[in-house]
Amino acid sequence: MHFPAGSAARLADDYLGEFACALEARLVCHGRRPRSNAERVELTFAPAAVPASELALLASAPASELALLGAQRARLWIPAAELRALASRSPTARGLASALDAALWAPGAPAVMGIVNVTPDSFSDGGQQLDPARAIAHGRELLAQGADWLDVGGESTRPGAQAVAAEVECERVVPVVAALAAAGAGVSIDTTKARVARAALEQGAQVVNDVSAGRFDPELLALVAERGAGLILMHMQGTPQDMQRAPHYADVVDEVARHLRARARAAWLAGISPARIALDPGFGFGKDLEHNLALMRALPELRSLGFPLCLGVSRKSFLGRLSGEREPARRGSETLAMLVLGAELGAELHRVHEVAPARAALSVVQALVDRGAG
Ligand code: PMM
Repeated sequence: MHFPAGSAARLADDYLGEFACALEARLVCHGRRPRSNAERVELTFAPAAVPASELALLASAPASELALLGAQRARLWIPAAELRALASRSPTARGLASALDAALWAPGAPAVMGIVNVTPDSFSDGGQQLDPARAIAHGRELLAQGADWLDVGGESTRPGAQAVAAEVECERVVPVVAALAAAGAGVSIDTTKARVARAALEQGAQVVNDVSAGRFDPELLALVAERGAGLILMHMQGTPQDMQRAPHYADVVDEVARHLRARARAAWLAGISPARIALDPGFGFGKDLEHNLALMRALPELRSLGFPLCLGVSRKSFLGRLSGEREPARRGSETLAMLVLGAELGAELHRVHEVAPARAALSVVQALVDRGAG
């Protein structure tokens, strides 16, 4: 992707989610968010925009590499950790490091979020990982399969599930978040409670995935803003206790879009950078089969709200309604079908139980997109 010269300010607005930055209107660069501190960031920029001494400093960092691609274009590969380490010595490195930290999602590069449910009652894997050691081992396994994120949750949101006290939720998730973050995973905490989110962020989580979009706990958005974390805002009609009783909409797509826009605005007013927000239509959360299908078809419209979309369809019951498969753990094919369609329709963050097949399916989609782009 190329950014037109002189459009630095617009660029920051238009490509909020991308790791793109404009430093003091002199350096415009773009790249992909690395998956870990050790991975190299790839930056493309105009070499004349960076003072020669700083360019030499960046290029001399361990494992970094500079390629001059002509008078107008240079490419630098540098480990994210080295970029941060140089921040005190180079204004360019400082600006790049903060732009990198501000952009949690990278549109155009589908990300896979592996589910680690530390609950006795989640609909498809409840009880399997209630023991922290098993949850940690499961998270490590998903990481090895190529997960970009691990979404750790300690309260089931299945229809009719009973709410869990914050202390219980903390007891379940904190050791798991701590161990997985220490293992280098990007961790997201699936909670509606500020207290649980705070405890998880303190243990190294970077993202809060709130299925209530900040409605259940008035302190949650301010916490995310204060901690500079990422945020997934999901649509739900009602609460997990009553959401599937008789979901009703005059126009499901319009209502979900309005709701998500309003919640993104509330998050922004609370001080959260738009670059750190992703939206989620909330499949199965107060929706019947037709509502879910309408939302699936409307993903491009929802994507046009300007935020990356998170897609949580993995093993959900509406897929079973379509295929006739009653057992959630056997809905792998249905999940992949929706995931591929979702990727094609604009979803970028895929929340799944099985990471390896999701990665494989997305690599096929991505190859078609990349090669089509020439
Ligand atoms: N679904 C569940 C839980 N958390 N979070 C987001 N953002 N989107 C979802 O669709 C979603 C979620 C319920 O599914 P699970 O019990 O398999 O975790």
